[in-house]
Amino acid sequence: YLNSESTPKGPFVPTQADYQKVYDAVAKRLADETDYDDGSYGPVLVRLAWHASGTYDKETGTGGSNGATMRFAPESDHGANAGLKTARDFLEPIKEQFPWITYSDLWTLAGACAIQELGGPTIPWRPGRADKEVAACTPDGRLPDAAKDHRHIRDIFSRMGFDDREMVALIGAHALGRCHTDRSGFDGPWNFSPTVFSNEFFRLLIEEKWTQKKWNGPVQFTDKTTSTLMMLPTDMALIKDKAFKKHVERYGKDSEVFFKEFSDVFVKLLELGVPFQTEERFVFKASE
Ligand code: HIF
Repeated sequence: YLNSESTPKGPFVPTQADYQKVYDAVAKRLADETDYDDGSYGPVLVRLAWHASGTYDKETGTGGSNGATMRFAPESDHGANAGLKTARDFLEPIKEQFPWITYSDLWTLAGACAIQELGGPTIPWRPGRADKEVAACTPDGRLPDAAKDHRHIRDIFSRMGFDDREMVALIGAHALGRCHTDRSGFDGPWNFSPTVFSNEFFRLLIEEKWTQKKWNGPVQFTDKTTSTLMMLPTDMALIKDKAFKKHVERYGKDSEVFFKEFSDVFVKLLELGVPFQTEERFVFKASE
């Protein structure tokens, strides 16, 4: 006969409510841990989600957020990933609290959470990524090199399957965070509110006058008005290239259009190469 004890229990299948709990835990940790950089780990979480996803190669179907292979050397030691241990360590207590979530789902969910919590657009998200072993690590050189030009941006991002408009929209995320001399060698934030998601990156790119910074570090640009902000060579490429500049102007003028188009393309970035079982995306409720 059957009683409750002999009824087989299936594996734990998390629901949207379970993922919202993970979101809430990341949001709470972001609100609690303010003794870092400009007061938030949010920007470095966005960078982790992007570097996990941006290794995708559409020709071979390799790389992308499915796998979380940045847990392992050699990928964790790739120059482009310098400093991201900070973000991975920040999420470790969340992984301990919710052991059922994969690292690859957690890293992308945390990126979506950070964008929302820093005042950005909603980033609809869906689960389904599985962690892979060290053998799935991608080769070095798949992420962009900030010292390069518009051709490099097109090479790297078209390998992931993005068009010009999508490339420009994505790079608006440089409203967040800063460069660190001990990570990339570059130095400084892109705008005065690096913990607020906005279209400031585009507005400043157009409205400020940018000159090459005089220092011993790598070539970067600084604003004429305050000499405290920065642009990378790849950021400057967005106003040198006419096809890119058209979108910089659109986004600099209209924050609503930027938010909408950014959300669509960031969702696409986080999903590159993932064999999802579900069509449905979750819209997480942001904290107050
Ligand atoms: Fe970044 N990016 N990124 N980036 N990035 C840095 C920091 C951040 C590029 C280079 C750099 C994207 C595209 C490109 C963020 C998010 C995104 C740094 C500084 C460099 C050098 C790292 C450091 O020193 O700490 C290049 C060359 C890109 C292609 C053009 C994405 C679109 C903008 C895909 C994206 O989302 C974020 C956030 C940071 C800030 C991290 C921090 O620690 O504050």
